[in-house]
Amino acid sequence: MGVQRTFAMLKPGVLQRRIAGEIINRFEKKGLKIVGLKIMNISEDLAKKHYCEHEGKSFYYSLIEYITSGPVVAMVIEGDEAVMLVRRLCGATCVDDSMPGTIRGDYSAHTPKNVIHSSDSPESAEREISLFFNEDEIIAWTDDNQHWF
Ligand code: 3AN
Repeated sequence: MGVQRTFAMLKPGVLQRRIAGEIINRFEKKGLKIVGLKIMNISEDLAKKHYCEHEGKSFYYSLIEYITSGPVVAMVIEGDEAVMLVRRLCGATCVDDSMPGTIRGDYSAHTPKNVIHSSDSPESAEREISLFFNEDEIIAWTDDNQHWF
C-alpha cells in the first residue's frame, strides 16, 4: 500500500442539485483526506487539455460543452491507494454498469452526465492535479485519526 493523491471533480449540475456535500462525505467517511477543494468554472482551453484523450470521439464536443456549462467542484484526495479507491467509490463510467451504492450508480441516470470524474491512474492523477491546482492550493495537513481507518 502506498499513499497517493488523486484528482476528482464534481461535474456541472451537482451544485445545482445540492448534492455536493453528500458526495464529498463519501470520501470522508472512507477515511480519505481532502487536501485540495475549490469551486471553479472550467475554460474551454482547460476542458480540452483535461479531455485530450477523447478528441475525435463522437461525444467529445458535447463533453466539452457540458463540462464548461457551469461550476464544478475540483478536489485533490489523498490516501493509501487513493486512485483506485476513489474510482471504486465513483463506480463504472456507463450507467448500465454502475452499481447501486457507488456515486454514479446512486446519482446518475445518463452516462454523459455521470456526476463525477476521477483520475484513472497515478500518472493521470499527477497530470490532472497540476492542470487544476497550483501547489499552494494543496494543503498537506496531519491526519491524527489515521490509525482509526
Ligand atoms: P471516466 O470518467 O470514467 O474515466 P472516460 O474518461 O472514458 O470515463 O470518459 C470521460 C467522460 O466522457 C465520462 N465521465 C462520460 O461523462 C463521458 N463518456 C464516456 N463514454 C461516453 C459515451 N460512450 N457516451 C457519452 N459520454 C461518454
